[in-house]
Amino acid sequence: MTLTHAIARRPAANAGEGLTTAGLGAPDIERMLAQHRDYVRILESLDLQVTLLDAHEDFPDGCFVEDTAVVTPTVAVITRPGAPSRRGEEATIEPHLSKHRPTARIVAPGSVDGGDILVMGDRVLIGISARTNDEGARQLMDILGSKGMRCITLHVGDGLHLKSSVNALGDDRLLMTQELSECAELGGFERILIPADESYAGNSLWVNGRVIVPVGFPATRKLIDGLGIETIETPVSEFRKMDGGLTCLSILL
Ligand code: CIR
Repeated sequence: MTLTHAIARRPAANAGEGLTTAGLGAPDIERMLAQHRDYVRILESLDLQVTLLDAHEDFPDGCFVEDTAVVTPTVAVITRPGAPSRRGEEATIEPHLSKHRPTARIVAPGSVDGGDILVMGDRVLIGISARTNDEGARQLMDILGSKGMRCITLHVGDGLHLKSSVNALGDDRLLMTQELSECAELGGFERILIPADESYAGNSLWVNGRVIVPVGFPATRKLIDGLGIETIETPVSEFRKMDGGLTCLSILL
């Protein structure tokens, strides 16, 4: 589908108090805000109308809006985030999404993080992870299956989310880390494997035929360029310190 809108939220002053396993130190909030401004500017340059929400100090991880929803052409599913400290973020996003799509909800004891869900045309990859449980996946499959979407579940390995390691390059092609290369569930897709020392670039973001890539991963950029797909580089170092990256910072619709 052609994307026309994005929802993003400015990082909060207490973003350094969010969840992280990265071990890369505390984020520099000024730099984080500057990186976020650049990110939003890039989305706008790709013809997306961006709804930019104010920071919410109750939610230090609140800028990672991707986790609060799963958007398809016909429905927006409001998630129930897997991390208890993040529950409630989704309620702050729902009013903005419901302007664009009918909504449905994941309910307890199900949990789903949007970062585990990759929508590609009428196919949906659902990663089971520490954040997305079997019950959440089942509810999501019920909702999306009733809309004619074909769902494929798979287990997320070591990364935080499915989309930490695999993202779409269009509707049939996946950009993915080496760790996922043997994953049978992904056999039906053309797969572009990222060099082992550039795994973080698995979190690159496809927007209407172009791909936003994190700064510092030249081999991945070259791979994508080699497919004839234009890339745009932007720094996300401060979000990486909080286990985040390019896809996490927006909901695209
Ligand atoms: C968290 O652990 O929930 C946040 N610090 C990072 C979330 C990143 N979101 C994503 O990859 N979709």
